[in-house]
Amino acid sequence: MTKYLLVSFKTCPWVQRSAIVLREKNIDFEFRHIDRDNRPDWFLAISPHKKVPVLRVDDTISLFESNAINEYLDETIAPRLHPDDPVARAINRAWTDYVPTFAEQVTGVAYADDAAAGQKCLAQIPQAFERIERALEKQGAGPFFNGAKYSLVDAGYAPFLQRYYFLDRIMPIGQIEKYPRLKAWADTLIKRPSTHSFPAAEFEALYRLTVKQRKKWLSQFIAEAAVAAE
Ligand SMILES: N[C@@H](CCC(=O)N[C@@H](CS)C(=O)NCC(=O)O)C(=O)O
Repeated sequence: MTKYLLVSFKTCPWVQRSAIVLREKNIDFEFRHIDRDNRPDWFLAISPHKKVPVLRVDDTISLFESNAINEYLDETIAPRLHPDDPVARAINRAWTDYVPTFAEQVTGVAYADDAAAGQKCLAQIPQAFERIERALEKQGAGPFFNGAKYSLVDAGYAPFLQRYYFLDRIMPIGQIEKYPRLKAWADTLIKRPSTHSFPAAEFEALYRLTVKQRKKWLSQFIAEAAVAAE
């Protein structure tokens, strides 16, 4: 039986998208969380960009970049999450390629240095949401990106939609309600067990703590008391 080790920082959304695919495929894997500020030598030796995720296969192969890892998992382990139709597959890959831009536009406020930069980030959210709303309109019925069948696109967006809600609860943003298909999609993904690497409330508390400790503009909106209680 193939052995899988997924190397992670606990709150990394890119790791989460690969963990989701492993869970969707019902694969047993070791989930090993390392410290971002103290990355062990064994990890530095197997991660060319020194980033997580790394998927170690059978103690011999080290794969990196969440999208490449997910494509590999989809090629090697059933059930196939990519659509069979090549056009549909190309469209899926195109929307997965949009994830880094989406992530930056939707969660960039968490890294803003001051109010002006924060407002600029928040102002970018409607463009990202509008693009996905239009894509979902073209895709059809839902509840998933391709309709009835879960795909790599769902796995790609779920961590960032989850973080939008975390941010919206730190500082009311109030955007997703304006995009009904996107909201329905996000809510479906958030309810799906595979989205979650940790119990939901525990993970949101950890996310808030990470944002607080980052000492950026958004940190001030997380009360000390709330962090202490979490
Ligand atoms: N494009 C990469 C992004 C991975 C990434 O940015 N990982 C972050 C943690 S969430 C990281 O390891 N950062 C450490 C660093 O930049 O040194 C992927 O999809 O795997």
